[in-house]
Amino acid sequence: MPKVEFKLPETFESFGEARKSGFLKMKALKEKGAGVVGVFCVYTPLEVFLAAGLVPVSLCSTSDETIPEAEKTLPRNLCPLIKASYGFAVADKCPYMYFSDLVVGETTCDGKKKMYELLGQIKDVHVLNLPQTQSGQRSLPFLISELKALKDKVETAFGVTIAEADLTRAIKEKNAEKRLIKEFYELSQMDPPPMTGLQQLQVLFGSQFKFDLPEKLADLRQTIDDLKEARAKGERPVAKGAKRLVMTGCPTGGATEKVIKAIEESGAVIVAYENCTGARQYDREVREDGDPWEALAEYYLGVGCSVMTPNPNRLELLGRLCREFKADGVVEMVLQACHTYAIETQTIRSFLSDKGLPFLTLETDYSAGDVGQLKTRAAAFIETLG
Ligand code: BJ8
Repeated sequence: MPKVEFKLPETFESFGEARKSGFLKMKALKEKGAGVVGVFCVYTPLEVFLAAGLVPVSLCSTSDETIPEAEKTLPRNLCPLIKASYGFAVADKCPYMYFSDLVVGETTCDGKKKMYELLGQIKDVHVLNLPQTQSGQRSLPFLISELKALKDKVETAFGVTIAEADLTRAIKEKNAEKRLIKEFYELSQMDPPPMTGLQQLQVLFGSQFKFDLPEKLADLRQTIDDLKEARAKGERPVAKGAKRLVMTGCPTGGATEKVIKAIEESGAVIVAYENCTGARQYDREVREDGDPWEALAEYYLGVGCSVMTPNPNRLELLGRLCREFKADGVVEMVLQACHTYAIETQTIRSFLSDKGLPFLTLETDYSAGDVGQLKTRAAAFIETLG
C-alpha cells in the first residue's frame, strides 16, 4: 500500500499495547481477590463468567514462542494454535494462564479436544460440550444443558451463585460492547476506509485484554470519534482505489499478522474480518428478552465456525460482509493442519465463484519462514483484481 501520512489516534496505541499492559492489570485484579477464567474460543459464553463477577481472559495462543516445548508432547503436524496454547501452559509463559483459576475449553476440533485432556493434568479444566450441528431439534436443548453444567461448575469452583437476573445483566453488558465494536469496524465501509486492516485488527485483538468494561467502552467510543474527526480533517491512511478485501478463515492476530501485512504491503486493504477476531464474534447480539440460558444457547449455536456441519452461517455472514464493505475479493487464512477450515475452503470457493468474487486461500503457520511466499502469492492475487 502506498505510504500516506497519517497520525494514529492515541487510543489505537492503547489497544495495541492492551495484551501486554493487561498482564499487570490482571495481577492487580488477582491481588484484590478476583476469580479468573481462561478461555480459548468464541464458543465460550463469557456472559456466564461476567454474571458470576469473574474476569474472563483469552489465553495465549498466537505466537510460535512455545511451540518447540509443545512438540515434546504433541505431534508436530498439528495446528499451531493448539500447539501454542498447550506450549504456553506447560512452559508457564502465559501470565493469563498462570492467573486463571479455571480454564474452560470446548469440543470444537479434534486437536483441541484431545489437547484439553493433557491440559487438565496441569490446570483445572472444564470442557464445554458442543453439538456438531446447528440444524435439527436436538442441538439447542443439548447446548442449554451444557451451559447449565458450566454454570454448576463455576458456582462450585468459585463458591458463587448465578441468578438469572445476573445473567441478563451480563448479556446486556456484552451486547453493548458488541454494538460498539461493530460500529468501530463498520467505519471501514467508507471508501477509502479510515484505517488499514492491520490497525483494525490491532483494536479488535487488543480489546480482548481490556478488563474494565466502562473503560473499554469509553476507549472504543473515543477511537470511533477520533477516526471520524481525522477523516473530517482529510486524513486518508489508505490510498483511494486500493482493492478492498474481506478476510475469512481461522483466527487472526499475533503471529498471523504477517498475512495481513503481506496483503496490505502489496497495495490492497482489509476492510472486514469474518474471522473470530472480528465479525464472527461481534456481528450478532444475544436476545435480551425471555429465558437468558435459552437466549445464550441460541446465540452460541449460531456462531459460523467450520467445526459445525453444515455451516451455513459462515456463508451468510461472509456474503453480507462482501456486500456491505463493497469487497473486490476475499482472502482466506487457514492454519496448517486445520482440517475443518481446509476442507470448507471448497464450499467457500464455490459460494464466492457464484457471486463472481475472486478468492485466495493461504495456508500458514506461526513461523516467519513463509513470509516471502505469502507476499508473492498476495501480490499475484491483487494484480488479478485489476
Ligand atoms: S469458533 S475458529 S476460536 S474453534 S484450533 S479449529 S484453527 S485446527 S480455533 Fe476456533 Fe472457536 Fe471456531 Fe473460532 Fe482449526 Fe486450529 Fe482447531 Fe482452530
